[in-house]
Amino acid sequence: MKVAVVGATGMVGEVMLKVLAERNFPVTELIPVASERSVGKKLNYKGEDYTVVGLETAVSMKPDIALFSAGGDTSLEWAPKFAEAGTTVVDNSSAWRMDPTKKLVVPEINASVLTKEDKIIANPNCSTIQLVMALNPLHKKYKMKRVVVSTYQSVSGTGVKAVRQLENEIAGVEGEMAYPYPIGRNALPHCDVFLDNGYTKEEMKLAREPQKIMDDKTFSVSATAVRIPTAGGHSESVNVEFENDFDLAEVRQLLSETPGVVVQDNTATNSYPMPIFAHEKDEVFVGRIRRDETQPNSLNMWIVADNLRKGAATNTVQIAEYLVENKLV
Ligand code: A2P
Ligand code: 11C
Repeated sequence: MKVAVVGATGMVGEVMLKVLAERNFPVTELIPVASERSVGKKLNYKGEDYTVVGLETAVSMKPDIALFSAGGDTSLEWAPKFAEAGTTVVDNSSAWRMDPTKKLVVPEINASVLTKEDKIIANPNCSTIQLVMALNPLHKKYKMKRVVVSTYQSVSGTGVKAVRQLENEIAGVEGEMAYPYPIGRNALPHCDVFLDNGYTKEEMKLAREPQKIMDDKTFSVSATAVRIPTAGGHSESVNVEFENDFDLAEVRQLLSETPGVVVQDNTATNSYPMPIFAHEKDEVFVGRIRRDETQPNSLNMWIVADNLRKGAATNTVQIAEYLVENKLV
């Protein structure tokens, strides 16, 4: 496969290169792509140097697959140009996710919706992916009515500028601000931009994307997204109300049998998911599984994943793997 990575010099792009190499993706030619600022730069992939090219050049090279993580505007403008040239685009931005003509895919849940005709495929938001990985098996068994989620999101989700802001604050040096306030020693109830309904765009991604991925509008998700001073790894406190009652041991069993999910739940040994454990892992970690004693058929749990891996790069590469394995590219 001739594979282009658009945004190869960025935080997610770098992890995409790492994940492609680790998983031995069948790359016959790698095309790292970034903005004009980076053209000519060298990037290492499996011990070899590759030269960064611009978007125009990359389209003309007609890659089989292009993995995009260069922001929504770049995707909106360039994904259709790649698609027209015959390339299948897997896009990590929010640009195409809710477009009814585009598929929104978490491979463990709905890869089977993909066909050869899908030339632009959307990768969900990081906080959505880890949420649906844990909810899907439980929904199938007990049928969800309503989910209330509060997120604790790391600065790496915002990008390199935010990582630097946190590092500068820790080092006590002045620098550019990615957020309207300090992030060290703070918690900002503000991820992505505010919308007219009072929610942030991140909160609305959490409300809408799970329904599309699970192809079911019979449940609803209400979200509060919070940025905390963690370098990497998103955490989520999740309350779920089901139609049907459940058995806690069976919930743990179901989750531990779900590919890509790891149950880390033993209060006797202080065992629970945390960003420091999830770092550089591809799995979604679930713990603090307990009954919500205030209402029937309701569950509380805590979900953590590496937002740059399963939340972004790994999920994108898994979609590409499915396309190759099923001869859809
Ligand atoms: P560059 O490094 O040349 O700016 P991050 O999310 O970590 O900031 O990374 C964004 C990625 O998207 C980088 O690889 C960046 O390239 C790339 N990028 C940003 N804007 C464009 C653009 N207009 N065209 C192509 N690549 C872009
Ligand atoms: C965050 N979820 O942590 C975001 C990052 O829609 O793909 C990814 C934004 C997106 O702020």
